[in-house]
Amino acid sequence: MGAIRFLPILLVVLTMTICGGAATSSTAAPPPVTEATLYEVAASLQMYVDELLQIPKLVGYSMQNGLTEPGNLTIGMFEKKWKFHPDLPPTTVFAYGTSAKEATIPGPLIEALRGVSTSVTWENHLPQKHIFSWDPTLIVAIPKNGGVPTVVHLHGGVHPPQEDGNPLAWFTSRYRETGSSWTQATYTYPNIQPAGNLWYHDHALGLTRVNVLAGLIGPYVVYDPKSEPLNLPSGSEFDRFLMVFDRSFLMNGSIYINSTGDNPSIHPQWQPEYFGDAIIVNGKAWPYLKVQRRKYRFRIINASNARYFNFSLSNGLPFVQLGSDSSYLNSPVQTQSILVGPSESADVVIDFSSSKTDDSVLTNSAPYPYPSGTAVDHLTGNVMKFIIASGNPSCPDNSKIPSTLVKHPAATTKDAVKTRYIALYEYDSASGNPTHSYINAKSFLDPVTETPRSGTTEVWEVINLTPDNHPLHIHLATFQAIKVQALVNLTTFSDCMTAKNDAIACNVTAYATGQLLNIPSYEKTWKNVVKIEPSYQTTVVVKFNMVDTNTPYPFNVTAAPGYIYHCHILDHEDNEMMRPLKLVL
Ligand SMILES: *[C@@H]1O[C@H](CO)[C@@H](O)[C@H](O)[C@H]1NC(C)=O
Ligand SMILES: *[C@@H]1O[C@H](CO)[C@@H](O)[C@H](O)[C@H]1NC(C)=O
Ligand SMILES: *[C@@H]1O[C@H](CO)[C@@H](O)[C@H](O)[C@H]1NC(C)=O
Ligand SMILES: *[C@@H]1O[C@H](CO)[C@@H](O)[C@H](O)[C@H]1NC(C)=O
Ligand SMILES: *[C@@H]1O[C@H](CO)[C@@H](O)[C@H](O)[C@H]1NC(C)=O
Ligand SMILES: *[C@@H]1O[C@H](CO)[C@@H](O)[C@H](O)[C@H]1NC(C)=O
Ligand SMILES: *[C@@H]1O[C@H](CO)[C@@H](O)[C@H](O)[C@H]1NC(C)=O
Ligand SMILES: *[C@@H]1O[C@H](CO)[C@@H](O)[C@H](O)[C@H]1NC(C)=O
Ligand SMILES: [Cu+2]
Repeated sequence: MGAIRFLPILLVVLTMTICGGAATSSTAAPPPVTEATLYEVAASLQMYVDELLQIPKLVGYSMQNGLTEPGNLTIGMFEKKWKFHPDLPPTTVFAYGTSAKEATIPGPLIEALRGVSTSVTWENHLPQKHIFSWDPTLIVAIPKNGGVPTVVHLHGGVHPPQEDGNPLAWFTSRYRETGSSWTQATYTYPNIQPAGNLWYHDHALGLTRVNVLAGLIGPYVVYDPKSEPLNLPSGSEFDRFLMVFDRSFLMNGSIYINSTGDNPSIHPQWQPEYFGDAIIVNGKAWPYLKVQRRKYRFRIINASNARYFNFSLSNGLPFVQLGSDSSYLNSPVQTQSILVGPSESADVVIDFSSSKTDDSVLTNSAPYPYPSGTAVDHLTGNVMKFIIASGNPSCPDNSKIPSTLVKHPAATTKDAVKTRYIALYEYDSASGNPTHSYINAKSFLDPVTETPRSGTTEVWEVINLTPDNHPLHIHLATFQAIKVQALVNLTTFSDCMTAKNDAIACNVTAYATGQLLNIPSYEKTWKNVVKIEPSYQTTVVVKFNMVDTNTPYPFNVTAAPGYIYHCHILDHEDNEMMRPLKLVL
């Protein structure tokens, strides 16, 4: 999907005016939307004027007589107006919250305790009509009586299939219409997994990209005071979630998504990848945060539809990475830059006490599409600014980064009971534009083929025959890449795969013999997203059991509607880079 979406250098003289003077009449057609005008709107926003939003919290457990008890929450989805920047008119969004007034982008942080369940009743209060156009030619939820189909998935959560937010378990306002797999309004998350960072977001069939684009995302954390490292920077000032995504805006503040497909005669609206010109952190365009000269913990979640981020700090300060996705690393890793794909997260500490400057910009250098697309410029190359106080912190910094964090078992193929080949294909029209992508040449609705035994470990050889990197995400299970090796004589191999869709018949071991790629040490833990390089075979150890103890999941994993795995570029996931996953006993 190598289409270059906009001109990196704009020499266009823009003639937009906000009010249009006396010439404006109610019948005047709105000015045409072009890449240049969208870019200009983003470029007109001054960076670092809004302070970073403190995400509101909801406690997902209750305290009774000094004991922790399960918690019950009700969280709705509301249409409301949101200010992404003081100079941008209010934007109509969809947001999660306990009421329309309280709803925020991102939605509230749900704080859970390991071993104490959190029940959430997810309510849809959205209007009859979506704020974006969507594509009825995809495999998509289409309610007969209007409304916006939604369903919530807790990304990184270990929970029974009925609570997973299957794309076919969608529902509209007041559950008036529901998808074929819908069973219940309340999801109970058991929170039995080790401490880590999760997030919730919409997952409705064929609508995930537009529902998430509208704002349906929020963070979730599992704390485990019994076994997680303590003494790290803590408290809402020094330990923060940063949810980062990109959006394009029209002059009137509306979020822009191109609703002319790249193959309009096949899919009138669907485009292969959404990229926006403005970088949003916690619901504000390019915010700032005043920090003290001390350590801070940031749990960074990439909630973009398709944009990868390669973060670094402008004044050269390093990150000390503690975790990747929902898992801690066994030991902290110091790094100058961190590459995060869509839906990946990075848990880091930044120590501002050693800063030689009074500010530091969090920057991004990842080309888009990643890895071989357009270079970032000063808009998408900047994320947020830290303004560093002079002098010592007002309170002493007693936080410490321990030399070891957890003792999760290492990934090894020795544990594997089965090897599967997972091939990623992109299909193009005669004009060379992508029409859809499949995993193993199969539609999402084709019968399930991945049926691992609960409690086992498998090896998945993931073969990327497309030109793009894909963030592969698995529900319930965790996995990690242990080898990333280039495919030689790619055309011959690819032609064989296109004809046979059979890696063994196509003799993959003879082709997966090229250059080896380094796997960064900050990704060597049990992740829920693995980035899959184009033209490489990625060997992934997949664990269908509890991360820390290697024991089977303590609930019925075989129940309907099962789980799924998919590419987390939402535009790909909505156009069939997604397959069912059914565990068996
Ligand atoms: C914003 O502008 C677009 C394009 O001109 C128009 O389609 C849309 O209705 C406007 N939205 C609002 C809320 O005015
Ligand atoms: C929207 O997509 C169409 C089809 O790919 C393209 O021709 C048009 O330039 C795009 N518009 C913008 C503003 O990017
Ligand atoms: C929370 O919900 C559970 C199950 O839905 C119920 O058993 C429990 O009594 C509720 N607890 C509170 C404090 O309302
Ligand atoms: C990320 O950016 C840094 C420098 O800013 C560069 O050294 C590194 O190679 C980049 N990483 C990737 C994976 O592109
Ligand atoms: C952010 O997530 C999007 C979609 O899940 C992905 O395409 C993108 O590469 C990610 N960016 C970073 C920096 O991780
Ligand atoms: C790849 O191509 C080279 C050069 O044509 C050839 O020597 C080699 O046998 C080929 N390898 C495979 C696995 O087809
Ligand atoms: C597969 O490749 C291996 C190694 O190059 C070769 O020995 C073997 O004959 C090939 N098998 C087929 C069916 O092509
Ligand atoms: C688990 O779920 C399956 C499928 O719904 C059902 O047939 C089976 O009886 C359940 N097992 C237990 C132990 O509840
Ligand atoms: Cu993809």
